[in-house]
Amino acid sequence: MYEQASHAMLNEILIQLKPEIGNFRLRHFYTRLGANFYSIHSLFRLLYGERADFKEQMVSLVETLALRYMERSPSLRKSDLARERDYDWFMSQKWVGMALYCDRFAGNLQGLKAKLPYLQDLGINMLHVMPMLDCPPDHADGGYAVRDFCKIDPRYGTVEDVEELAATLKKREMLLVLDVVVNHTSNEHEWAQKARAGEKKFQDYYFTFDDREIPDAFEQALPEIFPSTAPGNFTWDEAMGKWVMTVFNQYQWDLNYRNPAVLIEMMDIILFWANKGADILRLDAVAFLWKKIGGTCQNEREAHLLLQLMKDCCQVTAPGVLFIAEAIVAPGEIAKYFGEDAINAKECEIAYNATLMSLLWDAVATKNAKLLNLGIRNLPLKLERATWLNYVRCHDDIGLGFDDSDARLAGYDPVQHRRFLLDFFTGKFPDSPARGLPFGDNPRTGDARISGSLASLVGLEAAMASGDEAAIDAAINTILLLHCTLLSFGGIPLLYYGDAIGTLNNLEYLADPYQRDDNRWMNRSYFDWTKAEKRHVKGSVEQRIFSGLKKMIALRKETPAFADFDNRQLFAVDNPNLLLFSRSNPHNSRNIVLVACNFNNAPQSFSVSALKQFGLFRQDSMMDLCTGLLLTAENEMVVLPALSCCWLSD
Ligand code: OTU
Repeated sequence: MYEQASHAMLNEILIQLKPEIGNFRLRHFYTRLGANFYSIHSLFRLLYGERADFKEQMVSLVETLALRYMERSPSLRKSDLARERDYDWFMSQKWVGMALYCDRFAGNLQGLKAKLPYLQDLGINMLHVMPMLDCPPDHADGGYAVRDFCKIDPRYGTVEDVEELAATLKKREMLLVLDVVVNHTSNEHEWAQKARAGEKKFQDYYFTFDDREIPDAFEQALPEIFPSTAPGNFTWDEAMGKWVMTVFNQYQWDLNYRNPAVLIEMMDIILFWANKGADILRLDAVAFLWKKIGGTCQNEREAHLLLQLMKDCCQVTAPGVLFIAEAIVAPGEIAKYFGEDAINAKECEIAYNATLMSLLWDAVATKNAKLLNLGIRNLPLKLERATWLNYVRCHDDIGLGFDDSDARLAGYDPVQHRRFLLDFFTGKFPDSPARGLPFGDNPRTGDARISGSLASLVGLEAAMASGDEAAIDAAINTILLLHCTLLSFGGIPLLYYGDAIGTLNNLEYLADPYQRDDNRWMNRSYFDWTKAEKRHVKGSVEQRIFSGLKKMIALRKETPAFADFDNRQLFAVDNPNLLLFSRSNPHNSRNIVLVACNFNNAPQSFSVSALKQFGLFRQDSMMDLCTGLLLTAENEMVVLPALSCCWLSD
């Protein structure tokens, strides 16, 4: 948009830029700056317009964007242009992701390169390498307490190794996803060190207070994220003689985005990694970016403005790079991270679908799809050029983040139901085969989340211990069922590294003094390559899971109806154990796939009569794409096997 005031300011800024910037060929930079500047200016003014140094800060931001553009390699610039042409590229069904730790999966970055064939064998072409930046070894929060945003932990490799990995992935048509921990730094970060040494400039990078007055005011409404290990949201720093805001762990200092210098620094870091070849950046804990006394300091309007600003800035320098919002918040809040009131994604193009994740776990425990259906029906509409990241397990705990009113509609008391789920997944509920542990137990609020590996949570650990073949089958079928749903739901499926071979809980973390109090580590095992070899042994647990997933992944990629273009229709079914939805090919609406999932441990049937008007079961039978077998209706009824999912097509 052309608007006089912002354009006049842009002209002024361009004159003030460092002389060396003017000497470069910046054609595309300037067209993109022109296109985004009205928005950048408006947002920057909303956030920082009151400040006396507003214009200087604007110049500094634009300079940062220009300097990073100058540094951007010819091949990345070429890829930006290609993605500008094919701007929906990430909505395609051909992407399938996996999250892994480079050290736990392959020793280090060089090792990871050598293991790419394993990932490609499974069909993975989007790789989220968990954070591997320099962190204090004793206080790292699994890589999320960063000491140096531009330095790789030497145990894993170097920044050059990351660039090399990115180039190798590109050749293999794979995407690289990297984290940028935007909300906080380690207390050993250079900025924090300087703040501790008394430098006012850097104390203003954080929330620092001489006494408890403001911290106490904040605490009245602030929840605790890690209540058992890091109670409270402020930590006394002896060296600095001040309280500092630490919403997560005590060694993770929250950054103060009321200070524009922080935004500009972080933008510089985002673009640093964009220039190293990351295709997608996962922005950690974005819901927490703006703090306000009296609120929960989550999902504040300014957090959204900041993300819009970051996106607009990224579009100037590296428009081919996408953002993932890691906002594990209430269902109604998550979709806002795509950018509200905008036709195209104006914040993050991709968001973790934490709602679907928690609903799937509900279905596993209850063995029905009541809440799952309600939750999916109420999943907020996403923007057109935006997509979900669908996952069932990740490196974190499972929060039971479904909507309370949906739970009531399903006939549950939300508090009691969450208690049931917690008991179920921690194996306390009678006959529960799940082997998880409670995480973040908060006796004051009664809240708790769940840790554990996928396989152990669905009962594989217990079944293998007792040698119960039927229970082993059920656990494997549950793993396949969950992934079958993820792979066809709409969005990018994100697998977790041990899950394709049925990795169980790992208790080694208990021996590590720095991990022992954080049971999320039981789901962050060293990948067992001997176990992975068993995927070639016919009939083994590993082979059954791996080959099942591999087949579904290949099929997903061949099925255009699985691309994410708001082409999902949920069907009300007469059987509460089932989830039924159709996906239609955006280019050929007659080409429909019916996804039918049975979460119950007994076969279940549904009537096809209501589906016929949608062009389904017209000939009384449809073919399951996964098995090639026909599923035929008898007396208008179709039977789905226990714990199964099928993709039905004409
Ligand atoms: C994220 O987590 C990371 O995934 C965690 O591994 C980190 O510990 C944390 O940030 C701090 O960097 O911020 O918006 O239930 O889901 O902490 C969600 C807790 C987050 C996690 C939550 C999450």
